[in-house]
Amino acid sequence: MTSPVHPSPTAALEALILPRIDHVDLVTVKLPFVAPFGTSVHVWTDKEAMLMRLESGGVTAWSECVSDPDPFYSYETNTTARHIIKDFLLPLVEPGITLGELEGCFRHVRGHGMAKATIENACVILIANQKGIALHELLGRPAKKIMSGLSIGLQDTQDALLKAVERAVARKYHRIKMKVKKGQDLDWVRAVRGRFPDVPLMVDANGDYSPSDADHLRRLDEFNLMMVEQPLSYSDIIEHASLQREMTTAICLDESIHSLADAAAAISIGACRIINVKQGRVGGLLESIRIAHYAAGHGVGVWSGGMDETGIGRAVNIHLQTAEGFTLPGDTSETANYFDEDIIDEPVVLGADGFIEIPKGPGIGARVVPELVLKRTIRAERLR
Ligand code: OSB
Ligand code: MG
Repeated sequence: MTSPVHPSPTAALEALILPRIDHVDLVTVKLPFVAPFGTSVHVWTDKEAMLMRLESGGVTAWSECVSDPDPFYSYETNTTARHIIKDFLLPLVEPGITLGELEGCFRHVRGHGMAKATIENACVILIANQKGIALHELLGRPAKKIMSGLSIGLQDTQDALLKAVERAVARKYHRIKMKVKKGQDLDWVRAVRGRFPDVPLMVDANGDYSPSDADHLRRLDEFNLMMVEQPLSYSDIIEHASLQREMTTAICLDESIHSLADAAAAISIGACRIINVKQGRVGGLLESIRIAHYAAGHGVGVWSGGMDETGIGRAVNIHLQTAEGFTLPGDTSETANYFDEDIIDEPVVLGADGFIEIPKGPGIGARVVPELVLKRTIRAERLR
């Protein structure tokens, strides 16, 4: 028997019925970044995003696959996502089935959450567009202002890092994340803390350290950081639990969490006190909402991560943050931080208080501009 005290946060969404879909297109766009984005695993100079476009009875919907062309953040790439979507997932999308049934069919395909999320997002946005309601409304959540957060990539000099932090503080970002890697960590954090003693600050290592670095990582404890994100291997949970027992700074897991089951396992052994939910990495909006709900019930903070998305994925992340459990500022930053020109009509901007307004209108709110998509298209393929 399900307890009435803890209703499923996704029951209504699981019951939504898929409409007939007339056309399915995959459109890959390439947008130059305003500056290279450096992490411990790779430096990206542009965003190559595979978009999905659905057409149903004259209504269209766009979604964005959050994979990169390379497997440096995740094993999924734009090429694997295309393959999995074309050959295994799309054939399962049939009119009249519910979103819950679609998720059930998708479970037959192991992993590939980014590919699954691309279709799930597109279907959910299509349904919202057809109903003429905003995505957050379809998710059952009222509009609210969304907290902002900036992810600052590895910089060439501490001076450049300090300038980037200074700009973010001036823009009123609610928290600042700085990337770290082996050999570019403690001194760089100390420099930022020295200049900005009170700014809400965190670091992200993208899995660059190993358990033998525990003594070194523990030295982060003196900097009053909100958290350290994914210090150890991208696939590890258990060693993070040992590390969390040894340090006072909260550990946040990103790469290791692919599902509610992963989140529950990590929480049960104390591997993290915070989870970065990237809706693409966990297979979509429904699984994200389940993870956030579960984490909230277990005293674990959740925030919405980002994958340097174009305006499409950025808008999805904004709507998702209306869901229960997204209590911490995420990696939701202004469009101008990444792109001079996006593929949607209105860039994401921060208000004077650092908050972000949900774009108004049906679905994701932001309007995809076909001419801007066309201008950036490097590949297009009609699947249906
Ligand atoms: O680890 O969160 C990460 C970007 C690409 C790949 C991995 C990560 C990131 C970010 C940027 O930190 C988040 C964003 O601003 O969208
Ligand atoms: Mg991360």
